[in-house]
Amino acid sequence: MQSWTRPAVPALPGAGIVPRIFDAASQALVEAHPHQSTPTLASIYVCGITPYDATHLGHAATYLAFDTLIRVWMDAGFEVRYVQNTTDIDDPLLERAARDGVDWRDLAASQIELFRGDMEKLGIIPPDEYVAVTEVIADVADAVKILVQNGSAYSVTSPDAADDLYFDSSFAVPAWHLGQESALDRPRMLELSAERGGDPQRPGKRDPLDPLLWRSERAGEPAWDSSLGRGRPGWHIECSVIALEHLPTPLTVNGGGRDLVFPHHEFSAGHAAALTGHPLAGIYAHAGMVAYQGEKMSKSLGNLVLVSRLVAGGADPRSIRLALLSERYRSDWEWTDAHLRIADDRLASWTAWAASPTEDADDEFLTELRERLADDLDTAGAIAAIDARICGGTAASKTAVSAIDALLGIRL
Ligand code: 5CA
Ligand code: ZN
Repeated sequence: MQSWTRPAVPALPGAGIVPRIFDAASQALVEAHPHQSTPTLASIYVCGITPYDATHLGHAATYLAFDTLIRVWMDAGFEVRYVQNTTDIDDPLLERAARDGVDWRDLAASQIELFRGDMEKLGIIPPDEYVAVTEVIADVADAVKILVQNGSAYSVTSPDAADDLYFDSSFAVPAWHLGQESALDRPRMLELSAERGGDPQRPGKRDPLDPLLWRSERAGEPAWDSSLGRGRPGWHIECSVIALEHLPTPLTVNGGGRDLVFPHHEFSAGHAAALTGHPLAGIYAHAGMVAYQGEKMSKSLGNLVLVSRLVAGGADPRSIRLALLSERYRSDWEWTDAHLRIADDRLASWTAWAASPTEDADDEFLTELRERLADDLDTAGAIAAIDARICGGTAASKTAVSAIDALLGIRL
């Protein structure tokens, strides 16, 4: 599928720093360097949108966090390969389309288009491969078939359709066991499974936590022909298959928002390990949840601040970007209107400062910015360092202006 236009990213003098980021599986800050099998290639898969009600500031904050990581990697001299999916077939999308009386395909296409435009306006580096789930249905079916053959998948009967297929959570390989990535206890896993697309109540499963791999065709629902007969994929397997198809494993980073820790990333990793015998990723990284009006910003709650609406209301996309970057990516935080006002003021002050830059080498500034970002993508710290320089009366250099463009994606 078509991605979006890539922003220009200036090259900076000297060598950048390999970042340390927080890994959910080890619950520690770890150096985000590529696996030894591909020492110069940093690979990243980030879970994309389910295309209805795109793009809210929570989505934008998550993609911006990984955009920052990619910029830091590029500065550190790595080649980066980036893949993202879009979940253009899933129950919530079908439910929204039915509610609004529109065709689910039209809803998905319009929201993907909106998302691309929003990402482009925000200057977010596009994935090298942007893959819709509907493009890989046959591949997912083939992968599920392998899981059936190796004993990690099993059938569950249904009164109104052919059998569905589920993943056996007790399937342990050296590369994966249940809980490895999320480190959660079972009661919490059961709660989250029910909240986030699982079906712990369904009879006939070996374990209530076992996730759906393949849903056989139901009357009135979209279905595709495949090696498993007619049906459609479960959620987690789509990301395993797309990542394995386009990236070397273990990925350097598997990323998304924190709401994906369980069950999504846990089982994407489990499916991939059951398919290949290898871990899916070296690092599982998650952005915090952006809230609005006291609750997590979410399509289901409807408390959304949309990027497109802010831009239509006259907001400078650079201010939106700067507002999101002013918070630490890993924290949960709440968007307020003040975020945009503060970012507007900051952008005006930075722009005035950058108007007639000097030719100074400015190594000290570059090192400070690099050190901040290499420290678990501390964009708030980087912004504070720039503010402090301006407040202290230090003139802008061309290097500083380029560094702010290359590393923070703000062109002054
Ligand atoms: N299509 C699946 C992933 S395969 C999905 O979660 N789609 S989504 O549209 O619900 O979310 C897209 C991305 O935005 C995910 O990485 C999700 O974790 C992140 N996200 C969703 N809501 C928020 C929020 N309020 N704050 C931060 N990130 C969020
Ligand atoms: Zn995903």
